[in-house]
Amino acid sequence: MKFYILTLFPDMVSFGLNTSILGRAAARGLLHIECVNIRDYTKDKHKKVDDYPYGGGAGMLMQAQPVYDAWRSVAERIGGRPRTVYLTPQGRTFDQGQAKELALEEDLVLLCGHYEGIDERVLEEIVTDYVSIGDYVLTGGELAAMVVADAVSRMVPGVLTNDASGSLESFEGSLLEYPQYSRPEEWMGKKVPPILLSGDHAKVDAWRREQAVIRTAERRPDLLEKAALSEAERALCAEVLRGG
Ligand code: 6GU
Repeated sequence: MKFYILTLFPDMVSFGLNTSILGRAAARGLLHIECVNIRDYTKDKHKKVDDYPYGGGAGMLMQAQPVYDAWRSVAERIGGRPRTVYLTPQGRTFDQGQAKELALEEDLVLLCGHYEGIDERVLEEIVTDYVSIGDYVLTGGELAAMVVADAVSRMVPGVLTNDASGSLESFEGSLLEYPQYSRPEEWMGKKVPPILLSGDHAKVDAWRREQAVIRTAERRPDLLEKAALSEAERALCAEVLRGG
């Protein structure tokens, strides 16, 4: 899968996304993560990419021309109009379902805004999806683009070398993950739950499932609506929510 990140701060994004798991996936040829510097496409002799908003108001806006030409350079190379996500607090809130859906694309453009935003006319021309990463405001779209690129990348087949881990983790089946323990067996007087040392895989699985249900009820009861739970698990949730 190929990502094209249109940004005024390519170094910020490149360093972040070419490290660890995503860096290894790129080296293995599973991902291509390319930053396109919007400033390289300005036709202004001082390399300016922003200007005052018509009608007045605070701050500066990114101008249409450099954004459009940066996007076109990508579109021409891939020979079509790519899915183009604009990261903005005015977008739909990103979630695991959208991460999976975007991972089906061969090419994905992520457009990062700065200043007070981007001239509406170029957004109308190129953007297919408006995406926010939550209800708070960032100084620019770069961190949001990195969040989206990371979450989408790990859904690309082969990126996670432990094949099962992509689907077993948090939010699959709308439950949080169960608690986990490694060596030593006792740390600061706290013992690993004995069932995990029993070697009985069926019992371990049942315990983990129960822990996931309890944890979700305690920490994210809003997720329980969507979770597929047995009658006994529903009863367990009710008990946790009563403070049991
Ligand atoms: Cl996508 N961009 C900015 N600038 N702020 C945000 C955001 C995006 N999502 C949440 N806050």
